[in-house]
Amino acid sequence: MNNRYPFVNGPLPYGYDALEPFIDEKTMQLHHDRHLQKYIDDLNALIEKEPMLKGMTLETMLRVWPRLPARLRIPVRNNAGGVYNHRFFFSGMKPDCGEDNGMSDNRLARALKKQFGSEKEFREQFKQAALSVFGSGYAWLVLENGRLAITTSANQNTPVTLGMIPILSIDVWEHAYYLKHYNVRAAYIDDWFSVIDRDAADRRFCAALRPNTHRG
Ligand code: MN3
Repeated sequence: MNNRYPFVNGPLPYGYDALEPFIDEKTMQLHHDRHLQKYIDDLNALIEKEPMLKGMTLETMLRVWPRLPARLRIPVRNNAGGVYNHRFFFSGMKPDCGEDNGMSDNRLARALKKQFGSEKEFREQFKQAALSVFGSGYAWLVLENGRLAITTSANQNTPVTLGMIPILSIDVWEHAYYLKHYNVRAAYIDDWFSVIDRDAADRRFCAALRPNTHRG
């Protein structure tokens, strides 16, 4: 996946219909080909006019965000954030996760158990956080100061700008679920737990624990 200007919308790592019946084909198609595409187009158009952003990775743009000139802060937050957040979200899911997609015994699973007590308790707290986002945004599992935490962000804001390292996220904008789940965000969150890629989350967690390897 290219991570510098000009950004290109690479294909999903699975088919549009691969997450059925949990997330429907039409939603995935529109979400990737229309919504993410729009952020990519707008980000490229912005960087075209603002050469200082050329050559920066998404992660760099988001990390240096507080020090960007004022005129760039809102468009970078919205568009670099929009590209980063969607790529992160899409690559955090996979098809055929098996019945109930239970936690495998990996490093992240052990850390979650230690932090939240149990898989069930982690899911419950994560679900409540995702439900608590008013309007559009995301819920995240992040590593912050070496500790796992659940957080949320509004719109296309990202915890990367706050120095946190994302491990897992759910997009709770209505475009992520409205065609199938209508306004019932809770049902979408429950379905999403069936398609989270635990191996990908574990890889992110392990990389985050190694200093400097996550820096883009
Ligand atoms: Mn979205």
